[in-house]
Amino acid sequence: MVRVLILGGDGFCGWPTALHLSAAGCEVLIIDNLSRRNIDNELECSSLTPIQPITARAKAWKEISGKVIGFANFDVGLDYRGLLETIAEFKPHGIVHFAEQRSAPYSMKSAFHKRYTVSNNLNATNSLLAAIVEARLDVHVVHLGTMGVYGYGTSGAPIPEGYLKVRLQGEQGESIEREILYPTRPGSVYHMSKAQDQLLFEFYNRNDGIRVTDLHQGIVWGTQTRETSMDERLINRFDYDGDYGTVLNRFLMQAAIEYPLTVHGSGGQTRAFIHIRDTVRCIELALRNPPGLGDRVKIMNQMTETHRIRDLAALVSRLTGALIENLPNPRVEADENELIVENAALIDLGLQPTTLRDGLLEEVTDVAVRYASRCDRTKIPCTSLWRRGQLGPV
Ligand code: NAD
Ligand code: USQ
Repeated sequence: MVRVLILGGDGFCGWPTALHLSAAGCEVLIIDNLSRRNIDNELECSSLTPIQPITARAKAWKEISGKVIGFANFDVGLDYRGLLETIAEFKPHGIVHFAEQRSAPYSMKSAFHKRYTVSNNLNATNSLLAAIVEARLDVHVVHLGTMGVYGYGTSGAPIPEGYLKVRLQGEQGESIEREILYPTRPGSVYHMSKAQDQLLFEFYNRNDGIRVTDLHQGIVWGTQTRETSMDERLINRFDYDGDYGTVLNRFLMQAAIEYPLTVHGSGGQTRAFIHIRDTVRCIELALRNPPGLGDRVKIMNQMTETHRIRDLAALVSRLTGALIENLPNPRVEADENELIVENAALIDLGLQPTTLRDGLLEEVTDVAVRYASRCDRTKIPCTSLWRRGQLGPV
């Protein structure tokens, strides 16, 4: 049996991944310091769906499947001894690393939030890599990175999977070809922390031979996977608030409670998307196909579709009759951008994408409408400004 350690396994992507891998026969151990649940307390809001405490989740899974998911509560960045001992004892074949602060608006709220995001995310990644070196184990690290490290502007050429071919001119005028990490252009402190993670992976891979797959994931939408829908106690979280709610899930929930869809600016921003069901499959595919010993960091773009925000709003409006409101953009970002992305690596490994067409209506009715009464409308507006006193153009 393959042993997988899941850092951040109580979160939106982590919990369904833990269930999916357990169902697939892996021995799963979660480490999570429950910081995301504490941030809900700080922001005075909670998941639209009634998520259970982690031990109740694991107990329900054991009842339903007969399988055990272990859990340890500590900070993977700060409790280095705990992490090292867990890795040395559990001897995982793979470690899936989700344990970071993942909201761009939260990371831009104040100096406290900027500093927390950088120190939490970089400490988590560095401690993990240092512990693997110290434990002297050959472990494959699968990290959840973001499409946002590339920035969203393109030169017209598709964004490649992590590496860019460049041609340099040598001293004698000869042409030299190299592949470099695609230049980063993060749009928030959160995205910047992910850009810095890339350097940590590159360094530990080159210096210590650690095998790493970095999945540059787009915006995840949807809520349920096969396993989370088996029992209400296994339900996944659904964030809708102005800091953690991501755009498409927000629109679906807003439509369900007849709140005008909150389009930032003209809605000309184009972004990459993936359904949560595909996220868990991609992680399994990544674990099953590690880079070879001595290979460089393997980077795959984990996204299945790109969409313009105003087109998404129009689509949700057509399906549900929701009104659309163009709001001043609280972020500093291009009002209009094209986005062309290469994503052949995961498709070649066997990913069959769930498209918006397949899952959208089901999501509105099964989740957003069903739990609409749990929504606190005062938590919907995005109040985190990228610049003090800034209000972007409509
Ligand atoms: P989440 O906040 O729901 O889950 C992260 C989990 O990690 C939480 O349970 C949190 O308590 C835990 N955690 C955070 N810091 C920790 C620490 N220092 N020690 C132990 N546990 C810690 O986020 P998510 O949506 O599940 O995202 C998971 C990963 O995927 C993130 O790294 C994020 O950057 C990446 N990602 C998410 C999306 C998305 O749309 N949700 C898209 C692209 C990439
Ligand atoms: N937006 C709106 N209205 C809203 C919310 C957002 O128009 O109500 C716009 C934003 O201005 C932005 C776009 O929608 O242009 C996406 O915003 P988002 O909050 O859905 O996504 P983002 O901040 O990019 O972050 C999310 C996850 C993050 C992940 C990233 C992947 O929270 O963890 O890394 O998606 S990606 O966008 O591909 O970089």
